[in-house]
Amino acid sequence: MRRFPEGFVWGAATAAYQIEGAVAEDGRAPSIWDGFGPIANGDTGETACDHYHRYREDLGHLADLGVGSYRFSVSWPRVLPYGKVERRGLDFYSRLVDGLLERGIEPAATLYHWDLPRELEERGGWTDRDTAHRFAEYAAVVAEELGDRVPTWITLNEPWCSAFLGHGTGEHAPGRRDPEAVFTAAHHLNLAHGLAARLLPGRRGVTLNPQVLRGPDAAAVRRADAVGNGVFFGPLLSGAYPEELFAHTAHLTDWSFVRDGDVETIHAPLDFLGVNYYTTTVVAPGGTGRADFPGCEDLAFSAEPGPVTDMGWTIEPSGLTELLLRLSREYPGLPLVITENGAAFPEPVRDEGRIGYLHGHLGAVLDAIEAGADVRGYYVWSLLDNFEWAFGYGKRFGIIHVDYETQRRTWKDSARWYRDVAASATLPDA
Ligand code: IFM
Repeated sequence: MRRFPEGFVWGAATAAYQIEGAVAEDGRAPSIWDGFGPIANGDTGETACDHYHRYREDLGHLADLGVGSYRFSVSWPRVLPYGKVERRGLDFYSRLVDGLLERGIEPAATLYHWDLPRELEERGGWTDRDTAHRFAEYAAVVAEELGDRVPTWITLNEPWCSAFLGHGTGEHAPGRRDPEAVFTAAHHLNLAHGLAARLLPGRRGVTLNPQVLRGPDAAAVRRADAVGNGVFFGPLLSGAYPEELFAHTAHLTDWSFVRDGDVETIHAPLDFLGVNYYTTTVVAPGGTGRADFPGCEDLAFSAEPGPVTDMGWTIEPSGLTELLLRLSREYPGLPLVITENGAAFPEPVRDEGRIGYLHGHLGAVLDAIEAGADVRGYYVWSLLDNFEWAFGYGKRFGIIHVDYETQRRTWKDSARWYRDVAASATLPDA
């Protein structure tokens, strides 16, 4: 048995578009994910887990799990459709927050988990600088409404996905395939964070999904790292974009969208860094690149060998220890929170695979803590099976099973296992 430190936060996480449904209710405007495709099986987020109507039941599950904190995201097009405050949307989150507090669960609110209002995309979306300013306005509205009750705020979730998958590979909405737009969008996402972070009360953070890159060729790893991680680590955590990033992407963009003062704005003080971790990537010289690593056209990317989850992602807990120790070394004094970690495994409800995954990764967190990393908490992804973006409902990340026909929630073995680990703050022997 291994013990977690006193005060370690145990949480569960979700995101608005993946669970809420009710896409056309109470004045919500369309987001870039409404109508976006192709999505596996023609799935849509129209109903999802119907959480918008069933949130009370879901609050009950959170209470029964005994988690100390719940990480949810606010839907921008629900609270600010067409730029106007929608009282009914704000009221939903207000009721959710009150419900959490009544059950002794601390709310942790994410402002942007990928559901950009479609009307902003029509004006250029994240490639338009103005979107960063619109985001700050939205952040101010939500902070005004919930700031008295929400102690923890996350501006953006995984801006890498928004920029690189949304504008590079096109797998995510808005589905663009334009390497220059990747970096324009990344910069405006960074700027949006910086403008909004200053307006938030309480603990402020941003959640990244850093790439854990491995391979025998240090120059190849360094190059992919400058592109995939440096574009966020640099301005957010160090106060400058890395020169290497400019060098590797000079054939794609002149970076003229970065204006004087932007990097200072982006480098806003952070109370913690949110870390989402799922797997590692192997990088080597001699390939033809990948659309999610523009600037690395002569590199090859592959998965590490080994057992995989239902996403095909290699199960590599040591990558999490490596990442936490790297962040601690490079950014000393910045508390870390695992804001997502978990795995997709197919039905049925018995799920030794997921328990094994969580066990391995919680052990990896303990390894990092014991080696000196300041890790304050862990949020399992995810509370419920949900809409897994381009994969639709076929990939099940929940510790609670959702029957999408009946919306019935059923605890998987991993939910009971996680409840017991959280209650005792100890990791049982494997
Ligand atoms: O479901 C997603 C989540 O929205 C963001 N992080 C990764 C998860 C699994 O792919």
